Amino acid sequence: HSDLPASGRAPGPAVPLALAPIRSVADWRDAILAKLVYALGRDQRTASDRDWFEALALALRDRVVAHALDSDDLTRVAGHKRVYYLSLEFLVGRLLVDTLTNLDMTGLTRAALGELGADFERVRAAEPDAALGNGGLGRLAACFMESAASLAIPTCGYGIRYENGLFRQEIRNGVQVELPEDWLAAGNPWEIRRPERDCDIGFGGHVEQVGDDDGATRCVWHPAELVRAVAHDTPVIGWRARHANRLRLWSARAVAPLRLDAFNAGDYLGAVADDVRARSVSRVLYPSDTTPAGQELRLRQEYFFSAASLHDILRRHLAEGYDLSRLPDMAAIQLNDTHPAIAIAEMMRLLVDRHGTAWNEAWRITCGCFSYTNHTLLPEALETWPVALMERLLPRHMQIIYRLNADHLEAARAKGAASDSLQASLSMIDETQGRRVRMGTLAFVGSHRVNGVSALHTGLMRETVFHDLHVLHPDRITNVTNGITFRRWLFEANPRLTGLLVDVLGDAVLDDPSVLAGLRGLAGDPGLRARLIACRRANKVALSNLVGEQLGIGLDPDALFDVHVKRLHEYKRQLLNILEAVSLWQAIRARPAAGWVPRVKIFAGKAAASYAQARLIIRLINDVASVINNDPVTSDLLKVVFLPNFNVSLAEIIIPAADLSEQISTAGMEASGTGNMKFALNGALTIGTLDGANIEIRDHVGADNIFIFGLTAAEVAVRRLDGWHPECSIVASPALAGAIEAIGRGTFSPGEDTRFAPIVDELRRTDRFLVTADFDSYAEAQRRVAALWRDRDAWWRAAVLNTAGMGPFSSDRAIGEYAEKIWHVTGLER
Ligand code: T68
Repeated sequence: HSDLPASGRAPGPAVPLALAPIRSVADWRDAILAKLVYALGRDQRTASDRDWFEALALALRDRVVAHALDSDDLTRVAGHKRVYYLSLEFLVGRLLVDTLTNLDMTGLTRAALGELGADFERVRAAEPDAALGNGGLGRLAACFMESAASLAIPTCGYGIRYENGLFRQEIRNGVQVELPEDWLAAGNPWEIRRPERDCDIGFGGHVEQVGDDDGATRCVWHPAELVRAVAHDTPVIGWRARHANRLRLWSARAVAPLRLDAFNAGDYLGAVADDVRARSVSRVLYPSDTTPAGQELRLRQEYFFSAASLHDILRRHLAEGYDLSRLPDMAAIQLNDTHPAIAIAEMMRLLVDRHGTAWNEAWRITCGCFSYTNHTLLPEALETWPVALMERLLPRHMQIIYRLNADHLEAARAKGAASDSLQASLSMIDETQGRRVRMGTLAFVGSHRVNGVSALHTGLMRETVFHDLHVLHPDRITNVTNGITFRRWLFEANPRLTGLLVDVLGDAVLDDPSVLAGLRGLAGDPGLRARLIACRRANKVALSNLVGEQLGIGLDPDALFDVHVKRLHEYKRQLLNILEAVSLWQAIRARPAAGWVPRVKIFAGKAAASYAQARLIIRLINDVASVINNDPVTSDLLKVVFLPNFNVSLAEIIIPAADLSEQISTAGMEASGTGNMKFALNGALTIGTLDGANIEIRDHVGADNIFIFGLTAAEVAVRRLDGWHPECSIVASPALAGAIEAIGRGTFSPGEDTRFAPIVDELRRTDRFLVTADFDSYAEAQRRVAALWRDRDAWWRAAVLNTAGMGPFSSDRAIGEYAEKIWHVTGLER
């Protein structure tokens, strides 16, 4: 390409061929049909729902790609700063309706598919969920990608293109069974392969010292092994197609995938062994926070995608003609938790070893670019890596970390943090349990801003795990409360409510979440209430139909739908909820005619495969369900449902059908929660502890419109310090004692009364999550729920006030705060 100009680009527009304009249903129908026939080679007369989905996605992708090229070009020409969001997880779900919504093509598409003899709902259901995440952290990344595009903030998400995302959950005889999920089996029409962006990532080997500049040793790392990072782009279109960004996911393969000599000699397995080994890096998504993941492979994943992404960022910066010293002006790199924290050492390596930047200048550039989001304070979830493993896998990075740590500890000493205990607590190396690298400390020290995800969580970061680092750098920690994209979680998931909101508040509500506050004046309006009730009922009927089809359980859509859906974890206390269900069942049996509010308790969520206690809680919920649902005395008043395989698409059906949202974590343990926001936005009332973003939700919807119960984070801390004895709470609460007794006696496990012994023992002996301490307070809050439910006017007034108060929880607000306080970037003006 020697004839190209210095910029590396031929002259002319980014999108030289405008796509044929879609002026009518017929135009769009023909565009979809052309994809079916010419891109997929399918016969219209025999095309399946999946075929139509693919044809439609390809036709849409053309439009989105045109926006992405155009947005990219504008960004470059304007010399605008870019954001890079590094995340090991992007829990995207389906993209079809998101794309249609943001392009405003849903109505057109329904009609076009209709003319082609295809059914929109079935085509939509043919798309597999991209489940490249475990839970909240991954879904937050997906919401943020959508909001960044909607705000026209030039952003590239970087992650791993896992061959197998989060496992598919089946429930067999009450037990969770994990099956591999294969979202890519039939291909992925949204993505575009970008071979020119591939790069090779090293592991292992040795380090050669080649020079000594400015007191910094320059080295050359000779890796023992290379893995090729293969780039795939998914364009992400923003609301009203204002702007489009990319999600660039890396998959791994061998640099030389086939050893032909071995193959010809008949060693077919040996011939591809390198490739199999390399591909394992992007093979599976690791399970959540607290399970000891297959250590080495996990670290390889983290370095693999961090290094490939940094390579790409520096390549772009240099190709656009900028000096490396200007990197902090042009690139904001956000670390979504510590999983990509090794990128800080990699940046130093690239700058110092590869580009000859002086050490201190390299550090200024690095800290100027990076910032880090913390998502948990649970000690078992704070990442550390054995020094020995790091030295073997990433020898040069380990040297760099030692040098950074020495500088950091020296600076701390100069500021007075000189005692042995302070130095030990501040160090990047934890010497207390074998020598391990603390990734949180590396991320903190290498970032100009470190944020928590709710006000409470950020406060606790300052007071607890990051206390000493915070004293050293008092301006570094900041809060950005999480948010959710209203496009997916209101407009797409709940079109009925959205239509009503547009009728009542006008179109402005679609563009400005603060318009929702206008509902406050209508909270007592009987007309609005009647329409809201009709929306909710229709959503509940839809969910009831799904439950009927999947589980054969008939639900009464007029019962109170009490919903607890999220990852299964002891701190999230699904156990507290099911204990209360058992106790309620016992109370109804004792007095069946006492005027009970009919209730359906709905659960869904996955447990990490290796998390025995969480799996057992799933079994308990299912076993309790089969006893309660078959009890003729209570069956009109209480049902318990566990919906298998919770994922983004299922959440989109469940949440708009909820009356009550369970957000009942042990206070101080749920960093923020985002499900809490999705429910309240859709008008469910929350029963919850003063934890994470629940506190801010209470502040915005009003304390009268939320059911708060239980110990506060400060009270939990005191209980733990004092030594906590659950027997006292159990003895003091006959209802609780009765429920535990029934479980321990085998009421829900006939013939096997020890089945739930680990749960009963935990409750009676240690109760680490203070379930027994909060039980009575929770049960009392549930009675307040029932009382309000009986007062229909008061309930619906509170529901309206919930939706009305949720404007601030839009991820557009959150991304706006990141842009202003952390990234120092604005939206691109057209
Ligand atoms: C969640 N964290 C928080 N972690 O629990 C939740 N961790 O309160 C918060 O709202 C959300 O992040 C977004 O900030 C997670 O989801 C993980 O999934 C995870 C996965 C691997 C390793 C560690």
